[in-house]
Amino acid sequence: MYSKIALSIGGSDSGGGAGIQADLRTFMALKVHGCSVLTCITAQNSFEVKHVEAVNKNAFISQFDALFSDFEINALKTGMLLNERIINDTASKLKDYQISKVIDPVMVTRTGSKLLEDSAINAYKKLLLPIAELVTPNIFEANLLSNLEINSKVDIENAAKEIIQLGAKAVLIKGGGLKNMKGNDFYLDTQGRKYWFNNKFVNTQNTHGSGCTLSAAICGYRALGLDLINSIKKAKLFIQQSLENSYQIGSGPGPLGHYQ
Ligand code: PXL
Repeated sequence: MYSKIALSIGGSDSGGGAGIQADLRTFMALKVHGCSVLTCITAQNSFEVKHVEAVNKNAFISQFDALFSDFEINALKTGMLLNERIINDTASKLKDYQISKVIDPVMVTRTGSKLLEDSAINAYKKLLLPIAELVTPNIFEANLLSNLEINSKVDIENAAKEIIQLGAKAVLIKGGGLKNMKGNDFYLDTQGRKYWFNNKFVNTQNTHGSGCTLSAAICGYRALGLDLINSIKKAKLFIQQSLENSYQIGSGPGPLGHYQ
């Protein structure tokens, strides 16, 4: 039990639904030990982000140094990276670290709050996609990374090809942002393998942190030693069950129930 370690690099959600909090809950549910490198602090509740503040450079870098000098981490994921400086520092800390890296290119919440400065999108393309084992954009993020408009299944497949061209080994585009694509995600990798992962759509308002939870679950299963495709399959099932157990705590969308 707890013989594997996963690392989440991301922001704190004071509401406890998304970000680092969702990732650590996911790792725990998978019986993987979770470590974290905090990028920023968000002050938010279930319906708005009131304040965002980056962790300063020294404190940010020191977290990597502390972890890497002691623990053998089995897999990692990135979440909210906020700005170009944090993306640059993350990339330089990770580029020679040969473990599974899931890049969740967090840019905007489902409720429309921006979680990434505009100037940082190019830094994602240049520095993080080339070191990704998997990148997991939603429709909106896939549009910004590929520069393609996405309104259909075919558009999703074309955007995936563009994102592979940017250097990611594999991409999983989450269809949830399109009306008839909910629960359906498209996978493509550099070997040309393509799959549609079609899961049951769980009809709930309480979806806060579902993107974070999916990428954390994939990372957790990779830490446990499953291959990438099976990690995605199991993570999709984990999300489905966590959405079925989701609950409301404020007036907006509530968090997922990770404990199963
Ligand atoms: O779901 C993306 C996300 C990532 N990280 C933090 C967040 C959110 C969404 O609210 O708050 C800290």
